[in-house]
Amino acid sequence: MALYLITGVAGFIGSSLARGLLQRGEQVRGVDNFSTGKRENLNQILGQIDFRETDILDLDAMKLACTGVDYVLHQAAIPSVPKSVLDPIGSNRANVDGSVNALVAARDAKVKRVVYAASSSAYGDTPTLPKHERMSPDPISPYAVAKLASEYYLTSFYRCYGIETVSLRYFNIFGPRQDPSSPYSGVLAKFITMMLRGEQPTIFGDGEQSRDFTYIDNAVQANLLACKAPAAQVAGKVFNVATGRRATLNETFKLLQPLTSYSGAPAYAEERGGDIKHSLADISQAEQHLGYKPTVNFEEGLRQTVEWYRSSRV
Ligand code: UD2
Repeated sequence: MALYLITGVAGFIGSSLARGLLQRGEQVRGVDNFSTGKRENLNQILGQIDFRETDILDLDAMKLACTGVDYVLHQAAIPSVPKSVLDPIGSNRANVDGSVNALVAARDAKVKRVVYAASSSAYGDTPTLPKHERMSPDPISPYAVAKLASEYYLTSFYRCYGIETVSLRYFNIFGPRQDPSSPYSGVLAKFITMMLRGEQPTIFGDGEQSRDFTYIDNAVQANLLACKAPAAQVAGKVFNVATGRRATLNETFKLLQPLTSYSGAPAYAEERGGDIKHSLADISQAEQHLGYKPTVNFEEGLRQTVEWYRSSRV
C-alpha cells in the first residue's frame, strides 16, 4: 500500500482520483483550499482520507503534507481559460507558483514521483491534428501559458534534482462532479445540467469547434499508470491523455438532446476570447509508455455523466 498526496482533492478530478485510489486499497492524503473545490465532492470519502484544508501556496503546510508520501498527484489549479484572460495574475499564482511550491515540497520530502495535471491548451491553435507531444507548444491564453510553465518546471525538477516527474496533458476531461455552476465551468457540465432543467444552452461561436472530450475514468487510469511506469520511459516527460477522437459542439449538443430529453435548439453567441478552434490528441505515446488505453468512450461517458447529474439533481 502506497501513500498518495492529491492536491486539489476536493475538485472534480482530484476527488475522482481519491475514489479510484481508495477502491484499489491505497492510502490517500489530500489538500484543498476550496477555491474551486467543493466539500460535497468529499462527502462519502472524508472519513477514509487524511484531508487537510491547505493552500498549495503555503510552502510550510505543503512540506508537512508531503511528509511520508510516495506519490504526489498535483491537480490543484484555477482551471479556466476565460478566467485566466480576466485575471492573469491570479491564474499565474495558483497555476505556476502553486506548482513550484508543490514541487519544492515534494523534492524536500523525497517523494518517489510527482504526476501533474497539464493541459491540452498548451498546443494552442496550430493547424496540425492530431496533436502529438513532439510538436512545439503554442499557448494562447494565460491559463495555457501557466499550465505549460508548470510542465517545464516538472521537467526541470527532474533534470536538476532527480525527482521523477510526469506531466499528463489532459484533453477536456468531463464526468460526474464537474462543477456546472460557474460561468467558467466546463461546457459539458454546463450544457448537461441546463438541458436537464429544460434551459437553453449557449454555444460560443458557430459550434464547429471540436474537442477530444475525455471521460474522467480514463484520466484516473492514466494517473495510476503514470505513477508506476518505468522511470526510464516516463520520468521528466509529457503525455497526452485523451481518447483520440473529437466531436464538435454542434454534434455534442445533438448527442445530448435525447439523453437529456431537451428538444429545443441551442442559442449562439460570440466566440470566446482565448479559445482554440480544434483539439484532438495522438495518444500513441501514452499507449506505448504508460500502457494507457481509454476504457470509456465519449458517448458512454456522456450517458454516465447525464445519469449522474439526473440522479444527484445538481
Ligand atoms: C481548456 C483545455 C482543457 C482544460 C480546460 C480547463 C483546450 C482545448 N482544452 O478547455 O484541456 O485544460 O481548459 O478549463 O484548450 N463553450 C460554449 N458554451 C459554454 C461554455 C463553453 O460554447 O457555455 C465552448 C467554449 O467557447 C469552447 C468549448 O465550449 O469552445 C470548450 O470550452 P471549455 O471551457 O469547456 O473548455 P476548453 O476547451 O477551454
